[in-house]
Amino acid sequence: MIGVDTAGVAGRLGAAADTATAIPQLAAEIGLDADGAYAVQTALVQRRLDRGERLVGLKMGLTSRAKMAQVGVDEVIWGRLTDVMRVPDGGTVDPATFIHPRVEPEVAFLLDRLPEPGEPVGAFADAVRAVAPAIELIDSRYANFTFSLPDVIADNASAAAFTIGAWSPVPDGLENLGVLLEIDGRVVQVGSTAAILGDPRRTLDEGLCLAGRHGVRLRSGWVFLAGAATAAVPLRPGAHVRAVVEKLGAVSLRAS
Ligand code: OOG
Ligand code: MG
Repeated sequence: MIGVDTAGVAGRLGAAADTATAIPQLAAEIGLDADGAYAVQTALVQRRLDRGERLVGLKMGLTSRAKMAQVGVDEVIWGRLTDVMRVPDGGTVDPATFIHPRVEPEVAFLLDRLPEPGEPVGAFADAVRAVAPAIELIDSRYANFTFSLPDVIADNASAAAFTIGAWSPVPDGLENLGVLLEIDGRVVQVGSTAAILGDPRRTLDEGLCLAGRHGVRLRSGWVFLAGAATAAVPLRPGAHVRAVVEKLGAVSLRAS
């Protein structure tokens, strides 16, 4: 992969997000592979940090079959979350600030004591202080929400916004909880946390390992999104979105 203009590609993706304007896929044309794409992602997120945003966590992507099938990419990916992406529970987003926003139900972890790089997570309850239901708002910067693996990695795994519900202590089991996504009071997606790598707890080892390969260390106090259990649903103006995870409760957001 010689001669990829990492900063230039990050600039194009950043401008697409800032102006809510889709761009064509680019990885195939410029010969961008997954490692090169994570370098673009780093530069893309650095643009946000340069304008004062703070890193607050990590998101996993494509950890369920439903998600892989929806976008036609079958590898687990990760991206970075910043403070500006966070919308309070019950808060409002303006869909016009996104290109083609979609929402999906997730499980969030509040990170606590993490192992040294290269070490596996010991007890999940040491590594994670609390868990919560969450809604992720994804917005691919590519036309028609269509991309290859390196395209979506470079685009920070479609990260755009997220909402976290109330934190609860880590329950005994997380591997078989019912998940619902409702729009305007109607159930539009039904799933189970079993869809998330068989058990969402596994995504933490995966995240530590995959991000660690690119020199990214997870921090105590960070939010960690385990990935959606169901396919994502388009967010229309005026919609009220609610996600419910059994045992963990509900979280909501509204589109203006
Ligand atoms: C990529 C991001 C996937 C998830 O939870 O699986 C993701 C996309 O679908 O655009 O956030
Ligand atoms: Mg997601």
